[in-house]
Amino acid sequence: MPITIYKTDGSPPARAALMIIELLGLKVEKSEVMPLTGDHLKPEFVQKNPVHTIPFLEDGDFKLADSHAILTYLVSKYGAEKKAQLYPCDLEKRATVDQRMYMEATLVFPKIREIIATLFREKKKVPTEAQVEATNEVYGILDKYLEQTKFIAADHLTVADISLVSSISSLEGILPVDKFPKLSEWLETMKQNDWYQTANASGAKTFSDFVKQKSDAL
Ligand SMILES: N[C@@H](CCC(=O)N[C@@H](CS)C(=O)NCC(=O)O)C(=O)O
Repeated sequence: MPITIYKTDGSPPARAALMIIELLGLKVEKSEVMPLTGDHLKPEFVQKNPVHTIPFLEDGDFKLADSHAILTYLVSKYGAEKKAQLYPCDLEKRATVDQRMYMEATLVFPKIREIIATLFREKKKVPTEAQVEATNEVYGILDKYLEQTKFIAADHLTVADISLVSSISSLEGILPVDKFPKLSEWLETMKQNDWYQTANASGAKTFSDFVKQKSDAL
């Protein structure tokens, strides 16, 4: 049964799904859904995915929304020998990975959504002073985690790194991370990977260039 991922390359969470697909070497069909042009609200997409967000996965008859759920599902089902590190079974290790991903979902990605809302709905330049402060606070938290472990949730790569790098690499072009030494080092390490270059690099740049151009034009 084919696997289909609904995505667009500018979307940070969609790129998290694309990175894990690339890292695991999965063969998938890619279907373009552009929220900016309203594709996500078309009845056929909402019928499949009532929450109407991308990424959205179909694996045969099974349907799944949310990048974090997609990452852990794909690694658990198709991770083979990579599974043990990417999403450890040990209870405490797994809980730490989950916590970092919930943080991405509830604290980090919402900063991106807020910047986009300010730009498109309020038509104001971004990032606002408050957004700079809030984003730097997030960078500071991640920097502290990276003082404790080499990667975001462990001393090795996990799905939490894939999730967080999708949003941090998108924010980086809008607000640099260079004041945060551990975070900068981690981001550089992430950029060395083929799966990052293939599935994330150009989409992250497209996203931040687009935000900067729109903001400069106001
Ligand atoms: N927590 C979700 C967020 C997904 C999300 O908000 N994606 C945006 C594109 S970057 C989207 O589909 N927006 C359309 C909508 O919210 O209706 C995830 O990690 O997948």
